Amino acid sequence: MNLEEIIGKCGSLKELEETRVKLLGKSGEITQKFKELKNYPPEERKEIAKELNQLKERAQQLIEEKRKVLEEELLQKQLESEKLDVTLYSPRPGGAVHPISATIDRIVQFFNSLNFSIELGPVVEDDFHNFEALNLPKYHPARDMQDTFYLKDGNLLRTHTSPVQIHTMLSQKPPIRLISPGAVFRRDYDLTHTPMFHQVEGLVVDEKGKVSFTNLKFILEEFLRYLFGSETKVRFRPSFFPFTEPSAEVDIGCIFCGGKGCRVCKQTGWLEVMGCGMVDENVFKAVNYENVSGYAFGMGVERLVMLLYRIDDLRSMYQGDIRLMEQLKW
Ligand code: 2U9
Repeated sequence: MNLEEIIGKCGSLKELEETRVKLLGKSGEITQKFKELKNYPPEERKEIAKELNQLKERAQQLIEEKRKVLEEELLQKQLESEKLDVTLYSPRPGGAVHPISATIDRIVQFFNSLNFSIELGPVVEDDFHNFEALNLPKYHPARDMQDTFYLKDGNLLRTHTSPVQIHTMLSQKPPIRLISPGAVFRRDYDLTHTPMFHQVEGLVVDEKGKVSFTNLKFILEEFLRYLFGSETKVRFRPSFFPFTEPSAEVDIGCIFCGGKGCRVCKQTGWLEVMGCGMVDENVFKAVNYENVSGYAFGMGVERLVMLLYRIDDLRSMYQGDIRLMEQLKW
């Protein structure tokens, strides 16, 4: 049998490898012939060595060609056996909008109807847009490595959607009236926190005196009654955020016990749902806005989803278990 026949009749990659070893391996037939060179008279060796080298190269080439053919055949067989008929009937009901998307959609719908535009931005941000411009100076605890995902190049994954508002103010003049929904990232993982979650923030800026805390209170009360029902009680509690002054946290009357006190509201009768305030002067300074006033608010979407859908463990939202998702379909 010649080389072509020997290699050509290999029916599998395993067989081909065995043949390769038999020909070119340490004690293979061709290798052996090289070792026998010394038995020939010196004047003949050069010619024989040349022929042997040609034989060796030919064998290597044929083996490589055959390997490609066999690999291609194997791939085709695999593709054939793994073929899925995506048109096949499935007894499962169709898909549904994820509770987080559905909730963002509802929030967007409300503010959109009040003439707020929807602004989006990148998830990778720099220190200025995520912290500095928001009155979170160097060495502020919120910048801690423990809370923020820093990238090797010094950029970071945004920890809130506020940098979107900074981009907008730097590229547009007041009046501004926007909401910024989107994914944000913090190094946190437990029952009520995931490293990626969603926020919707809002910002309204106009000439000084045109925008007041009263406007803010009105719009958030209306919003929370839209989201949780028209009878929902709303209260504003003084608080602190670096980017707003004065600031408040916003509570609704507990939707589980009606305000009597239960495990979820920790016997207080109230549930914290968002934060808000008048935009701090330092934020306006950072974007070169003068003679303006504005209000801002922010909410964590997952927190609202947990209350609206009564979910205890937030992590289940990201595990994609179709049985759970079916239960949560609205
Ligand atoms: C600019 C100026 C001010 C956005 C605000 C909050 C209050 C707030 C939290 C809610 C739950 C974050 O997801 S959470 O943990 N947010 O309480 N956010 S005021 O203030 C801004 C934003 C942008 C330029």
